[in-house]
Amino acid sequence: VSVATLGFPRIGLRRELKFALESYWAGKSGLAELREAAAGLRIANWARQKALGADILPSNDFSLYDHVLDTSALIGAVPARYDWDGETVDSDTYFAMARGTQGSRVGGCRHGHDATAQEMTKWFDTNYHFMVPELTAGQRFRIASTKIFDEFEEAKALGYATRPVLLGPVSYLMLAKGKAVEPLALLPALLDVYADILARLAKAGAEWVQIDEPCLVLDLTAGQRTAFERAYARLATRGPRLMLTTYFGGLGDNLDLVADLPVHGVHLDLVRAPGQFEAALARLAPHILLSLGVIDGRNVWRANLPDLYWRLKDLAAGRDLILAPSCSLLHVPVDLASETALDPEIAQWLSFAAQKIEELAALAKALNEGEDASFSAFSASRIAAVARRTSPKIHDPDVAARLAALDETATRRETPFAMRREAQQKRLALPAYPTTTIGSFPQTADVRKARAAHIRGEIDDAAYARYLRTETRAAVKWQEEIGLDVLVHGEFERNDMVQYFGEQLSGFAFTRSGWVQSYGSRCVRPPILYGDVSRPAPMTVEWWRYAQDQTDRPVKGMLTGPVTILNWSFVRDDQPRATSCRQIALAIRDEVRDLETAGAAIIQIDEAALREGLPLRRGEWQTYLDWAVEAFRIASSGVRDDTQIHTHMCYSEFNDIIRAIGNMDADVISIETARSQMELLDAFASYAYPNDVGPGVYDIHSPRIPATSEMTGLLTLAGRHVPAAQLWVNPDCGLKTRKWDEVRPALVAMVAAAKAMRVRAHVQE
Ligand code: THG
Ligand code: ZN
Repeated sequence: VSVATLGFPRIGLRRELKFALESYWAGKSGLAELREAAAGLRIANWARQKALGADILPSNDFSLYDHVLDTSALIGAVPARYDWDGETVDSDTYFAMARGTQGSRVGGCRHGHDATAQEMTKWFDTNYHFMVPELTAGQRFRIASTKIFDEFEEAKALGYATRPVLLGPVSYLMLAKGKAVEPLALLPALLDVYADILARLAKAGAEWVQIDEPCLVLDLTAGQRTAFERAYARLATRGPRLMLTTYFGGLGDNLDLVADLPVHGVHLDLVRAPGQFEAALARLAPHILLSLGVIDGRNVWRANLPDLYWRLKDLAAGRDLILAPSCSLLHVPVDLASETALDPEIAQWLSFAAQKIEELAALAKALNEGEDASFSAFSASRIAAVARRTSPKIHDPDVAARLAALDETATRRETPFAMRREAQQKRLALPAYPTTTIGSFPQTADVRKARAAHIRGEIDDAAYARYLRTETRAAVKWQEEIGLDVLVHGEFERNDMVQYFGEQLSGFAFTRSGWVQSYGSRCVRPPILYGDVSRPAPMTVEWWRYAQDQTDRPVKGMLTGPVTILNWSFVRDDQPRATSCRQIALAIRDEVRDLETAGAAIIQIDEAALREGLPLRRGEWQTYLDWAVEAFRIASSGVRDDTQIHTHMCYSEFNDIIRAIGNMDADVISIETARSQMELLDAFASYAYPNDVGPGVYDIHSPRIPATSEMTGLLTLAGRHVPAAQLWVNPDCGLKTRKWDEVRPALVAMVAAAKAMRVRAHVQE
């Protein structure tokens, strides 16, 4: 029995990669320094993993930005707009694909014109984003980056015989977007270059390659299955042995397909899908080397090693095994040892990337040499498991009682939307095409500096609060001046829309340096949901009150919804997600009511992550949507008719979930539509969505300032899908990543667009 890792966090213990990248992009350091920092991280990661007990080390799991983008570079899939010379993908082209070449956003760029970045989207059901490959008809592939070979050689020179990680050809194509081509039609051409890559790795001395095909855990069409058969018939027979690596779910009905592929090894995710173990054992040929993903690569809980040992013992006696995390460790923080401020009782229950490798090593040792060989690791693991299960910190009888008493009346508003709408209109007296923003205003360098200084203790609570009040007051006054109808306080006091609430709710722990890569250099620190959730005190009321005191116009109360808090946290594995979600919903419901009591006429509950929480298999969608929508309704329905509930959702594609969106019954929903030219509203039109909608009228992801005419154009288009009386006017998303110089003129133009629409409507009457 040996131990493998499928990938280690790249960002570094202290986010070294983030700082190296941002310094390079800002032109403050050169490419040589960036490369040196990156090599330092790789070298440290190999040494670390080896020291912790991993036998099989990965290479090419490192990335300067994203591993899917690396794959595009490897096979030379560079869209025409980057003016690539067709030779090797250098760092300018690579970062242009990652970040675009607009204005000041890219340092050291040789491109003479603007090229937008490749689209970014969620990696399966994680909070990691990858760069979507763009392929065209007649796409050519060739080896255009030597990264995978270089990193193999780099490790070899250090004495490590690594197992290179390569995203498999079928998953790559399934994740790609084709322009005038069905990506899978490009498989034969892609296989030519994959065969070359594998041959070159074999020549360099690679005995095995970890070929990642996470799409094998999805529902597959006949065409996709055939693609897998073709691909591995071609790739598995020559070159290095292939460890076909699947994760984020079970093979399910794809087990037969996988069992018949001529690969030498298969990795199974036994954390997400423990039930597939027996079926896979029975179906996979005995000569297949099994890699068992028994330690959770997606969550932070310490494993119960004795339990795992007893499950694996007999099997290990009969065949050669690899033990591994369920997936790459990219999705968990690096090292628990840095969390010196965590409650030691809770810390004892946790395991980050480094600890997970130690757990695997202890397990493998016991399987190889007998249980006593890992006696101390096993006892510590058992003690921690018992301590966690029985800790009073986890169970709160009040929360349990409240959940049990919850009845159906807590999940719906008292009256239907049409009647609420009248009551709200009477209270708010808003004009047609009411204008608002999504909630956050720029998190400027000053705001972040003040927060950091406050955390370091350099400015005291009072001084920090004074600073935040000044910012808030200025933002409110400015919104009033430019004539927005519904204002926001700006969220200057918040670090992150989930972390901020996690820090204030009981049942959540938060880390000092538990960073996880979200995209490129950007990271998040997911809160750790360990126990029953309650809200010791109001979380947002004071900031809302302060803002409302500055103006006669309505200021929205701003909250993050229960589903989004759940989806962006590390959650309990000892109860269903639905139960955790209901608990959070009750806490948010209390906050909503407190805001209402304080006088808020409008309360927004963002569910940015509702859609991305959809299970990977269609068959599980409805169950998820049922409890997710119910949680939103619990959070939002405790208010009077004349209190208006808003929600906001990022991303697009509402077609397949529009019914669920309708069932949420928010009075107003704001969504991202500007980039799709309002096409997204089709779903709202065909469903005859009854409540109000704020289709985003400008794309906040770009620094570009839109003209008023563009926005009236979009609003006119919107009016073809949704009756004008239902329309609100707002940007696509929050403005925290923008600069004030971009936000000011854009919002002035947006207000002018709404006014123009009102005049037109008036003239038509
Ligand atoms: N919060 C959380 N998850 C998210 C988002 C979020 N996932 C999806 C999307 N939004 C990802 N987008 C971002 C955007 C910016 C940053 C992170 C994710 C970001 N992070 C800071 C950084 O890396 O410097 C750190 C922020 C902090 O201090 O906490 O800028 O909004 N949970
Ligand atoms: Zn958004």
